[in-house]
Amino acid sequence: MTAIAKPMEPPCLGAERVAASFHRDGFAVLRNVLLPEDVSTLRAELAQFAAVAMAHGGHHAAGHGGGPVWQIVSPHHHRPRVLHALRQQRLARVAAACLGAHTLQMLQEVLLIKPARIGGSIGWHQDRTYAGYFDPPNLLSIRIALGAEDQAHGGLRVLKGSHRWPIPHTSDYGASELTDTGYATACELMGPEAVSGAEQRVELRPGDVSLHHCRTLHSSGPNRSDADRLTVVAHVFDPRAKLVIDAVPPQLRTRFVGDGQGRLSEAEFPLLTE
Ligand SMILES: O=C(O)CCC(=O)C(=O)O
Repeated sequence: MTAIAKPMEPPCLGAERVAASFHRDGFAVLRNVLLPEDVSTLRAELAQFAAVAMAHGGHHAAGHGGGPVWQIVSPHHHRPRVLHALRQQRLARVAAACLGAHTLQMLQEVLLIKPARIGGSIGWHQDRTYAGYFDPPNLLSIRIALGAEDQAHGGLRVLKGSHRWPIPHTSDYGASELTDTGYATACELMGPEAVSGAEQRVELRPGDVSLHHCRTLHSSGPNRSDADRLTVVAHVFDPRAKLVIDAVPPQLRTRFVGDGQGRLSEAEFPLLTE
């Protein structure tokens, strides 16, 4: 049976405690990171932005069946409030502690949309496409819920502890449908019961945040609720990690503006902490 992940509630929200549970489980939940009024403002702004972006074809399909799932890349370029939300002291400090870093740099962020009633699923995968570009591959994903994210809304599921499973890199990870062979490999390595027993739902309220390690297997189900699911998902890294440009597919290399020594430009890849 699927267990529901226990939230981290204040006052046990010290960065070190969250980091310890993140290291153990491969994910963590932070409650009430954004104030209700800030969630409403950001959601309204991004819903309007998404409508314009989608009318101009500025969205990509990310689902794995059962209906549409859309991603709009780099909303912070048009809506700086996204960066402001990601730079919340409490969030940035805790996320940096989870990486054992003093500062955080953002590789990319997307606005993820699962439309009301028809939004589809995202298959089991690890966020390793980009992690494979870094040495060491020390990255995590930050997800800011801009609405309720329970299972009816197509909320996140994770396999607790799977970031420590010895799933080897494969050539198909990071496919555009956000699904890969990690789950099948995990079943072979760990046994199907251990894998299904590790499944946890990550249920969020508006303004809550989840963090997951780049090796944590995760997925999400269809949105059958009456509300669009809007989530800001950011992939962040320890700026001490170096980009290994030879690992980046040639057609993507121009995206990675840096100093030629493996450090990415802070203008293009903003710091989230001071
Ligand atoms: O938010 C979701 O439904 C899934 C997010 C996801 O796949 C990711 O963060 O890589």
